[in-house]
Amino acid sequence: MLFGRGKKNPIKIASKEVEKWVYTTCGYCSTGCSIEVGVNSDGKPVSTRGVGSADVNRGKLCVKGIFEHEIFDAKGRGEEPLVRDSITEDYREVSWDEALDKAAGEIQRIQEKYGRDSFAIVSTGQLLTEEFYTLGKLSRAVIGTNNYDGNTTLCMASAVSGYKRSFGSDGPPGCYDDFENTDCLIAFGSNLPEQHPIIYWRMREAREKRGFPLIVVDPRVTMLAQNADMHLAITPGTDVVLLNALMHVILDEGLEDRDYINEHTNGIEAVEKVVADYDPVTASKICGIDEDTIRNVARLYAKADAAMSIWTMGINQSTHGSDGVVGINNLNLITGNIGKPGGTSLSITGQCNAMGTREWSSCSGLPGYRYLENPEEREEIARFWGIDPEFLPKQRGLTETDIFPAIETGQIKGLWLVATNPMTSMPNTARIRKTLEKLECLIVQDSYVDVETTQYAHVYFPAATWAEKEGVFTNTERRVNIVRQVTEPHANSRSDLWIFNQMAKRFPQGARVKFPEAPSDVFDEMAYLSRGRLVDISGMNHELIEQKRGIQWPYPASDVEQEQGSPRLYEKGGFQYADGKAKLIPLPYIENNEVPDDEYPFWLNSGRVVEHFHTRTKTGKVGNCNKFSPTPYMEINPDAAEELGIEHMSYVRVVSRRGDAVVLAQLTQRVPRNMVFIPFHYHDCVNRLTKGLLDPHSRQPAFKQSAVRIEHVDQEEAARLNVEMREF
Ligand SMILES: Nc1nc2c(c(=O)[nH]1)N[C@H]1C(S)=C(S)[C@@H](COP(=O)(O)OP(=O)(O)OC[C@H]3O[C@@H](n4cnc5c(=O)[nH]c(N)nc54)[C@H](O)[C@@H]3O)O[C@H]1N2
Ligand SMILES: Nc1nc2c(c(=O)[nH]1)N[C@H]1C(S)=C(S)[C@@H](COP(=O)(O)OP(=O)(O)OC[C@H]3O[C@@H](n4cnc5c(=O)[nH]c(N)nc54)[C@H](O)[C@@H]3O)O[C@H]1N2
Ligand code: SF4
Ligand SMILES: [Mo]
Repeated sequence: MLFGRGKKNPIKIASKEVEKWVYTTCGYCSTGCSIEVGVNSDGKPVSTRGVGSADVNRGKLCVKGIFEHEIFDAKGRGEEPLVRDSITEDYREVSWDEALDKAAGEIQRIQEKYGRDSFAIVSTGQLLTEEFYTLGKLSRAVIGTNNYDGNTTLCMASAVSGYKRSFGSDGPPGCYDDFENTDCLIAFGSNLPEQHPIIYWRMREAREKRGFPLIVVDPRVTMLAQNADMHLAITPGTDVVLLNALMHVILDEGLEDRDYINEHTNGIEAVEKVVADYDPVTASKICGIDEDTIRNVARLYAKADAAMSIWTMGINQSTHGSDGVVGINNLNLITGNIGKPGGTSLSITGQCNAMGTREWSSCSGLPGYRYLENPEEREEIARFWGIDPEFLPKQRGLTETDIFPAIETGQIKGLWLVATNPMTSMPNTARIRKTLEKLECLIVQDSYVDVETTQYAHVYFPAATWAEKEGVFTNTERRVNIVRQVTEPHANSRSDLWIFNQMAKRFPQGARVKFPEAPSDVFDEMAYLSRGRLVDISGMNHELIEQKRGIQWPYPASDVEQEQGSPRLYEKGGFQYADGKAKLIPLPYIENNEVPDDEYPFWLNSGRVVEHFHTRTKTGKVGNCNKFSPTPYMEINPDAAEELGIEHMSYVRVVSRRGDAVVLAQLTQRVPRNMVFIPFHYHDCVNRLTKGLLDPHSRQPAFKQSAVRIEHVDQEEAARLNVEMREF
């Protein structure tokens, strides 16, 4: 290993020698919990606690938040900028100026030789919104590449695409308070207790008070499914069929809300025509849910005064991801469940600031949900930034999942990775490794130098992380929360905002465009650009956001007298299409997955566990998180294991058409007999196996559906390998 991961961090008890508590927002998931970090007399973060006065978490935190103060000086943090001319050489530690000059020089060299779009930029959902906006300005107005995207293509792209198709714009219409008002909740492919523990706690409290039915659609018996009234163990990738069947029953039995449909939607006829083919009997043969259950759920949902749907990666990460989202929106539109308390279609977001990047990063468009395809919006932003509108592309470029194949074919020659780790998080990582090796220049900007991608990079920028910086995140319910700086950036690392600003100075076009240095000034620029938009934040500023413990957008300047922002969108219709109506879209289903067969008889499902975050660059070093799952493992059904002669906690090799991975077998009834589940947190593990077929609308990979077989391995050799992986 290039940088040696050293010894595992010990398990620590949080120190009580706190001198002051600093208010900030958790940097892991999109729940958006308010946190106070305790700092001792030397200015060192030593403890963390939840903030009682914050509406989101009301004093609670999950295991990741509770130990978040440990990430600042964790092993493997980047300390100095590094450069080298070829990936076979060792890195040299250099000054910031030298590293920035080299990076900017290489970008310009590649663009001059091969054209502007031959240099690609891939970012993340984990920067501060001010940083996203600045990177967007740098990429669009200064560097001028159209091949600029984020890891949100692995995460929220299907939700974004589905919201745009149904409502004419991205923007989740609901909020956590909807749990307090709903009479029926369906959760599609979302495991709240592990992935959004505090949203789960809010939901459970509401359910304990009012006892509404909870229906969970997930092929696994997740922790959420165990607490549900009904668990629909769906055949992987077939949610669209179930949704069509639910609508079939509702329309067939006249349970729809005709007034709402007439007043607020277009397209019911086309939907009626298609769902007519999805009677519960036919549908049950495809989606594996019996006809009576389909009928019961449809009636329960349609007859509830207010019914809501939530979903996460079980829907988004599928070849029918965008259609799944549109299907959920269809269901809510025909039952009149959008924009009313307890009646909504709420995508549960992933990363801490996946919303901020959607709103302001310009990855798929221009700031404030503007479109590159719209000439007025292009013109407006170009004028504001002080550039020629012709400099901006007229349509969106490649997504992350299309950028890597474009490196393979030689169309892209250089890449800048900002806060994302595709060597672990992209499907079919053997292919990703080859593409990274092919690049003339790879720049990696990450808070950790031991992230796998640095092995293929020419320039490494050590970035400050989370509360070493200042700015805002937007959470799942459109709440803008403030991240206050708790401690200085580690060693010689710098904030991502500072790095972007320094890069801008090194391009000829950079001199024409203004790049404010203070995060609050960047925020004010975004607030100005948001006036009159759906995502109106013009009434907000950093101080007010902190004072109110977060504010939900829209919050126009005219609302500043109001106590709070807007909990819901589309309360009186007013969808973002020109006529103000939402679109009902027919969704014929086509089977297009890699499905199990005789040679690869198991579905491979993948996802997360509560104690780890993503590729473990953070939680792998926190003893109190890593101790729960230090080792790559898979869930396998005991009956399937018995048939194959596999014992509990023995090592096995999982093989797909792409590659293999060695994991510990955990025998559990959580998965059906024809499925295994592997958390994706471990390097060189599940994504060596995944196929990642893409959704045609969102280009999001179907991480949850691949086919594998299981083989026996030498236990001693596997154990040796495993110890190496554990010493993160
Ligand atoms: N602890 C922790 N929390 C996190 C994260 C983390 O890494 N760790 N990451 C954050 C991020 S970025 C994200 S995107 C979210 C993800 O949050 P979730 O989506 O809730 O988590 P996953 O485990 O990826 O997937 C959820 C479920 O989808 C199910 N599923 C698989 N195939 C299908 C299918 O065909 N249909 C249906 N209906 N369900 C299916 C899986 O069985 C799994 O239980 O979590 C966020 N929160
Ligand atoms: N098989 C499978 N694969 C999946 C998924 C799945 O369910 N199954 N889920 C997908 C999903 S939903 C997601 S969101 C992706 C996530 O995939 P990635 O984005 O690749 O995962 P992370 O580990 O979060 O990578 C973020 C990187 O940014 C660094 N970082 C953290 N904070 C900062 C900062 O402030 N500045 C800078 N510059 N760097 C920082 C971290 O050290 C880390 O290396 O994975 C996807 N991959
Ligand atoms: S639920 Fe999410 S935001 Fe809240 S403490 Fe846990 S990881 Fe942080
Ligand atoms: Mo995600």
